[in-house]
Amino acid sequence: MTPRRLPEEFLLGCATAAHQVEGGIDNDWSRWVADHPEAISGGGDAVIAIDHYNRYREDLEQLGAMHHNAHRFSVEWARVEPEPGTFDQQALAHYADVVRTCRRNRMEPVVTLQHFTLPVWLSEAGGFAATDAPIRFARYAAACVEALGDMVTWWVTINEPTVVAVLGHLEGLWPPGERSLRRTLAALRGLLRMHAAAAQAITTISNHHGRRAQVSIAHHERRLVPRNPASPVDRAVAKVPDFLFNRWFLRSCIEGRVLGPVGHGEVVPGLAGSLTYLGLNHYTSEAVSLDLGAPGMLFARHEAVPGLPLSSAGWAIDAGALRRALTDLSEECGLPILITENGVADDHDELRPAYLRDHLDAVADAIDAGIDVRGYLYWTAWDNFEWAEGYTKRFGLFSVDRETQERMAKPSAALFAEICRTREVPAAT
Ligand code: IFM
Repeated sequence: MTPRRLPEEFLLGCATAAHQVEGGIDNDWSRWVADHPEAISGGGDAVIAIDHYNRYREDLEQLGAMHHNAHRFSVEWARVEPEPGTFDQQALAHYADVVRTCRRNRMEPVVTLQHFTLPVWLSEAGGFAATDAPIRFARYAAACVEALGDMVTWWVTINEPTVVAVLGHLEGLWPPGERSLRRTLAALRGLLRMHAAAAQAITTISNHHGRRAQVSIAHHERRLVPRNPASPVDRAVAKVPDFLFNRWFLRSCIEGRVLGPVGHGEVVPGLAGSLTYLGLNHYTSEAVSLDLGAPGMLFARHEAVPGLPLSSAGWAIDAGALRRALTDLSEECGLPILITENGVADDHDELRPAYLRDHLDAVADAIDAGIDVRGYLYWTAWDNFEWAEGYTKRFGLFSVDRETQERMAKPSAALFAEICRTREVPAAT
């Protein structure tokens, strides 16, 4: 097997999110963790996280030195707008400097506006379902684009809208800790309107800056396959959650309407055409079978696809699923794709080298088949605060000593640096 070459202009780098790395943030998540320490495996919090807010210059220099030519990060809404309508110019100046630091280190910035967290004032007012959430989000987006938009082309409005709705409102594992189908559907409708409003703000203000913005959500695709493909019951049980989780948001964006079963086809202003590319977060696939005891989960039991190796998070490692996702999503959406996240939780960096090779090989296959894939951002640069999993799941290319905050490159960091330098993916395993 010979190495595969990635295009010269292909974006290669890492993705991060403010709450997971920065420290010093007061938002719905920090309040939730303070009130529910038992909800976090290992009891960690993100009060200091990995102190990236103070260390971003050295951190980004290190990634640039490892030949990354792109970097995804998120702006923290609660920092930028600590009170409704009051924008903190120092916080905006900080993020403008993060963008400049990316550029100085030859990395294309990919900027996310909402990555799971909300300012406390909005979560207390109803969160995603609050009537004024779309207008508030558009104003915050406008403030960010005013501050950064002359230096940024790639925007992500909302990270994994279906994940945040399901984990916070249906499964109750994340703030606000609800278990209600009605609230989940309301959150999903709100997220769709928030995305549409922010996309309009980004496009309009970027045009004033003379930049043609690229706008998307970061869509989490976790293909749900029947556990027993020969069983009509498993097939039927997999179909509905697969549509809701993997297609409903995207198709609604493409059609410009709140599709059923979440809505009744209502047109949302600014939604049609709001995606200029597709941001894809892809990790794994899941097997689904009938579970009569799980009405809240639409009678579906979810588990790792039998026979595949598992990551330390218990997720099946399935590079073929990424290959299929790229093919299907490109056909269905007709948009260029940027892989905004792909990665593996791996305690000892034993699985990661093969994971990287196999997943980048799948990307190279897709490009060879004519699919317009613009880049690949590994999740994530540094081991960090993994939401309800605390610090127990390690996705990073670097480990971090949380006493001294020292960053230590794992062997896979060097492998990824070599791929970034040569644009060649070593032969898959
Ligand atoms: O850490 C998360 C990230 O915030 C969103 N996508 C999945 C990652 C791994 O669980």
